[in-house]
Amino acid sequence: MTRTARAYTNIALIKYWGKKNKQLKLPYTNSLSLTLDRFYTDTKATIIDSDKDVVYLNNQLLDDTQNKRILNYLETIRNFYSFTDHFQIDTVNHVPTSAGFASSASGFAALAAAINETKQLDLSRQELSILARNGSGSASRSIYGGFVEWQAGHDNESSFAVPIDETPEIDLALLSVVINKHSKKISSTMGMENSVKSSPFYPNWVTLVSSEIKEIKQAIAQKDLQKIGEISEHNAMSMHALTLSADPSFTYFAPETIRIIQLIQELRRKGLFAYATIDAGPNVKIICTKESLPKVQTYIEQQLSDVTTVVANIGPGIQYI
Ligand code: 2P0
Repeated sequence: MTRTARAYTNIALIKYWGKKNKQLKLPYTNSLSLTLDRFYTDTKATIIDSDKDVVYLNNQLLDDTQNKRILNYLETIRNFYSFTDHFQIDTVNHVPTSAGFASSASGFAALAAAINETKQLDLSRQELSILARNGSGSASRSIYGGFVEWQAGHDNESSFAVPIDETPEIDLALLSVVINKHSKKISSTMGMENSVKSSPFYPNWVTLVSSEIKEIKQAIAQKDLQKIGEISEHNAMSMHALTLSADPSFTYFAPETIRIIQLIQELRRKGLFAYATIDAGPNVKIICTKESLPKVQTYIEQQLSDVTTVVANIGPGIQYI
């Protein structure tokens, strides 16, 4: 009986922003994330007697334009492991768009694990991370639970994620604040490419990440929550400075994004634990303690009418169910 693979999404505290090799998705820098428990993708791969793959997402058959990225990825996997089988992929996404998280991290991690299971490739978690990275960079980190570091490496074999602490006993939780109305977003693939090409600050980003990775790992080891919050927020703001300083300049921020950043600063002045991190979109994820979270949530909901908030805790790595 072939098992279904389950992968959880992750939030980067030190962001991946820029590829030195687009085809292999090799990043310029290491990145560091926290795997979350609320949002995940379940994927099952079945070998079929056909020369074409078919993909069902949430029980709907995808057409060739919708599943192009998945089909290309399956072709990459066939080339890697020298087999010719085609698959029916059944994938169910428990990462609602309304939760403000991208599904590519959990999606490609679950797909890599599903093929590993069905083809009995017997991949180590390191090999699985490499395979997931070829689907989407951030997917390399969703192989593991808790705090995870993706080591940039220099070729396909050396670029993979490693666990830092899979079951950290640490009082952290995440509040996702989703801005309900916003304009179309620039893909992260395009956004990072423009930043690398034209932001005069890109070389500084590379230097900054290498020192912030060291500092945050030390803070994680010491369970220094404030340091973790401060470094994460600073890293996210620095990533967004790369978009503003690109030529032409662009931003993922909506007016409400700035408003939420200001509210977080107010909350800190009131003595509450709250730090912002923001990905390639307008939504803000607030790093809280379990104690501060309900108060932060109430305050944000009182101050802003058109937002939805979702809570997530620390989650596990790949599972087979
Ligand atoms: C991250 N992001 O570290 C960063 C921070 C968004 C902002 O990884 O081109 O979907 O598939 O490798 O992994 C989103 O980018 O990009 C992302 P590809 P991916 O989480």
